[in-house]
Amino acid sequence: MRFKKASGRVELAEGTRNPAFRDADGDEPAAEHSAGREDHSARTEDPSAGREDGVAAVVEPEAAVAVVGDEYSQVRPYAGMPKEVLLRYSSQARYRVPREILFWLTVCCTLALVAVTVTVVAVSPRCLSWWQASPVYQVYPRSFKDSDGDGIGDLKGIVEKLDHFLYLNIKSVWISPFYRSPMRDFGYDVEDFRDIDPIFGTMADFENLLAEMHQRGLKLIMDFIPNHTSDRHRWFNLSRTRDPHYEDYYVWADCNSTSPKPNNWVRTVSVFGNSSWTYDEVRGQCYLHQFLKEQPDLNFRNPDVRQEIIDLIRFWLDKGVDGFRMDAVKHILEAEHLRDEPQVYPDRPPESVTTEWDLHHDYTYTQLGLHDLLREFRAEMDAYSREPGRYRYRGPRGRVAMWPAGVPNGRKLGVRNIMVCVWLGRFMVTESYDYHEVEKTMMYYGTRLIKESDFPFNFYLLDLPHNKSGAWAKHLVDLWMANMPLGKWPNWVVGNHDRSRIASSAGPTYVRAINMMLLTLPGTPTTYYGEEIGMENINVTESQIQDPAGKYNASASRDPERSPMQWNDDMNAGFNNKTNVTWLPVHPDYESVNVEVQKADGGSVLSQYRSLSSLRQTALPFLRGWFCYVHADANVFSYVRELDGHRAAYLILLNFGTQSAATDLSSVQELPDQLEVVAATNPVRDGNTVQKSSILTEAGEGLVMQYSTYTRFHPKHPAECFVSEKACLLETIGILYKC
Ligand SMILES: [Ca+2]
Ligand SMILES: [Ca+2]
Repeated sequence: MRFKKASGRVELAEGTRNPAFRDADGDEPAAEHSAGREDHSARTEDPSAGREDGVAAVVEPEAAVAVVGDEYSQVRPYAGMPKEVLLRYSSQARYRVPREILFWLTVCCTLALVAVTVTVVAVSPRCLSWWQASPVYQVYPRSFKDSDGDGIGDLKGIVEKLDHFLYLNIKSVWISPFYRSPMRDFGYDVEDFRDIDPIFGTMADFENLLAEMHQRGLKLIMDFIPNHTSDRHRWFNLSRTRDPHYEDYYVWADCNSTSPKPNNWVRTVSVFGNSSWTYDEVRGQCYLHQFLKEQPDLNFRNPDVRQEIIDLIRFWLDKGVDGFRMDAVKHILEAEHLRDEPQVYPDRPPESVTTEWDLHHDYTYTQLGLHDLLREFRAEMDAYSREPGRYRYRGPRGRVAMWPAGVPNGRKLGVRNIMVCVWLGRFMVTESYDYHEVEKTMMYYGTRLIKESDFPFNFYLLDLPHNKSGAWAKHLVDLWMANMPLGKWPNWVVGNHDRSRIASSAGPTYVRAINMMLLTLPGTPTTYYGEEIGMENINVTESQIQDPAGKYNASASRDPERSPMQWNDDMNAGFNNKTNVTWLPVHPDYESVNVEVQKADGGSVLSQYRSLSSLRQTALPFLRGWFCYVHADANVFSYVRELDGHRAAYLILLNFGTQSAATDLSSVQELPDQLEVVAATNPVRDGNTVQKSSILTEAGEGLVMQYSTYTRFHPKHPAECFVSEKACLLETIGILYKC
């Protein structure tokens, strides 16, 4: 060995004298390299240059190249070897070729990876948001759970029952208002939007509720009431005393206690007399109120009011809430000219106008500018969510939560067949009743380019009980599906705090079939508390009436659908287990209709709700697939849920009529002759096989049937089918793609 290592340097001595040098790469004489060596010589004229120790460089270029001569052919490269020698080695074919192969392999792999990533992103359908993946559950806080024994539900009570949502596979919870309020309209008359009413708890209780919900992966949707405040709100007191800043915060018009009102505007006469105007003695003018006289309308023509509302939205976003349900949005703006609204019966005298039904509300509902306002709210929510560090949803144990967009039924949840989405956007739903003007409702979806609400509430199914037939059910469903803008996401409501419970209005016979429809239609179902166990209205005597609307007109009372939640068969149905007080009576059927009893019964309404909710979340066709009408008649409504590329498809058949029926679907060629019942309102039919030529159902009975085929129904029936976004499944590798 001729190498000597000294003072961290490599010394080559004898190699300089080796005349037998040949380029290892080509056996060329060393002369070929003489030109190159001239350069080296030039660079090393002053061998000591750059050396701190002043010692002359011991590696001469001539020496370096000589090392690779035959004499040193056994020497292998190692770290620390002089650069020149290394370069000689590296130019040898046996080193160069593998190196170049590795280099180009790396380049090709990187390009392929980028191409695959771009392709996957390009062909993947959009992630489902949390409000699409889960049903929305409405909590009416007065009635859900009372934690302190005062007879009224509260925020701590909700915390006690959070596991109920998980049991139902529900992630999205809308809680009706719990702001500080004089409770003239049980929270929809807000005295302070930034405070919690003591009846429900404190701000600390709210923050704890939100933290507990997020800890469990639950989302909280706040109720938000932009149209009006309570007449006890600080703004109203400042406005009626003509504080310069607040003078125009509400809609004021000249009038006095004896002269005619500013115009003929009328709303909800049963509650507050025959005018939407009330004279205020402090200010000496009338103020507008589209609801109770204790709920003065805000003046959204005033930019300061708009800013106040945006500040309130930001206040609650700061707290971490996940979405808003915007109350009574069509009432937000009024025409500034204050003209009389046209009478429905123009020939009648003006005095005959006493109810809202006597007028065309051309100047008080859905005014120009309303959607701009809502889009402003929406943009604010989205902009806020995008601010760095603003919105970070954390799931259990601090992990960023991931939402499965659906996995094929019966399979384990695995990486291969899961679409993982981390979606951090806020949710907005609007409430507006425009029954006969569906196009007005659809405008709340926004446009293709401008987002408004994620969906406006769809109340058509509230009318299901008015005509018990399959054809009527299809008609109501189609009212939405046929009018919804392309690519939007449907939703379904069968009950809320303002409307009779569906189990009472339709009858308990139909509860299971209605829940089955709710959970198998495309889009987001909304479940009002108690619907999952089939709770019914209570009877409220005149002395028990709590609802202000009911105090004016008992038939308009909304108390019957607001009775305490029935948790078990203990005192007060478990709603208040501390004292024998409840703000409204508990339904007498609570001993048999309650959560605890139904949990123990695999065939109960609750168990059925739970399994259907689970099916909806795990079977891809329900979240991602086509929805196609198959059949509708006097009794039966039937539809298919299917997904291209996915072998499993589902036929749902619901008997909303009053008689049993034998439905013959043999003309539907896409269906196999035999179908397997995977969910039935009558549990004894679970797992049965039915023939498509004669599917028997009793009144109120529903079946979810699964079948296996790649022959799809929708290609030949495009007029009967809807899908929010086309997606196909590559079943072999479990990947969804746009198609
Ligand atoms: Ca309480
Ligand atoms: Ca208004």
